Amino acid sequence: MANSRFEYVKNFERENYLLPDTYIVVRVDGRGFHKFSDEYNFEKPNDLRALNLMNKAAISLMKEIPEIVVAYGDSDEYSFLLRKDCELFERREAKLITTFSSSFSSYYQFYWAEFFVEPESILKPYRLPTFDARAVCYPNSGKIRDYFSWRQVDCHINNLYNTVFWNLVSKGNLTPEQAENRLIGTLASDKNEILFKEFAINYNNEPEIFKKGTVIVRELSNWKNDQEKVINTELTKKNLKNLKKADLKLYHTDIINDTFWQERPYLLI
Ligand code: DGT
Ligand code: MG
Ligand code: MG
Ligand code: MG
Ligand code: MG
Repeated sequence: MANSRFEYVKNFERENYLLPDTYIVVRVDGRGFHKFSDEYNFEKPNDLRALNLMNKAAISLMKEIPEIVVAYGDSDEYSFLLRKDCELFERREAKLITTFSSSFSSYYQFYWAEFFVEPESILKPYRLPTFDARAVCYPNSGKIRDYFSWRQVDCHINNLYNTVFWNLVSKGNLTPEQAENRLIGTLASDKNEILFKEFAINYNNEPEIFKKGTVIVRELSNWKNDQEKVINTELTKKNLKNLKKADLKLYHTDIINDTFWQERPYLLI
């Protein structure tokens, strides 16, 4: 339909090109998962099937989009990091966020029945899993470190709260309202103490996936050898190609301290 008299309407379209030379984080988050998790009887406070399904969807997306270098997820959300020099979709925001949210939602639905059994395995058309997405640009690696720290601290705070809350309700025979009131104004140390004294739970021994969430990272195996050389120059084209092909590794580990990032400096160049 080239050059038809209607084609001028194309000029009404607008494109938001994300700021060049900045890191891009795309975060997807489940829509209305408060209700969704109720509908399909997620275990409280953490449903391992749901977390593993989130991880499977994230890995699938990272296989589809090799520009993603590292991802972090917990609860119903996942954050994906694109490097500063990433030119995926010419950095067009709409293209990026709609692709991430629709692909992630598709993978989540596609693998749903691998993780849930009947009757939950049958999704209801009025309660389908869908994910929104946003893209945020960050100017330097310090901000990216703070971003991922923010998400992991959030995971920890929510998980500690939810763990105490659901123990008070399910084993402590409090109503949700009573449990909520009991926890008003409590510090982390108070919550740890309630868990230990009233339910004989040592929070430190809770599964790492619940406490720390999940990191999926492209792991350059040969990186350590010529780390200095590459760090001091730029990430060469060849290295970049290797990075895109690198194996995906999954961890439930601390990403707030330096170690994780120091071992993989290529993530933040
Ligand atoms: P949104 O994101 O604004 O559309 O609304 P929600 O309802 O998705 O709110 P959000 O994303 O802030 O919180 C996530 C909800 O998902 C939260 O109500 C708890 C629920 N959820 C996530 N993972 C689990 C789980 O493993 N077990 C249970 N029982 N609930 C979960
Ligand atoms: Mg929300
Ligand atoms: Mg949500
Ligand atoms: Mg959420
Ligand atoms: Mg088309």
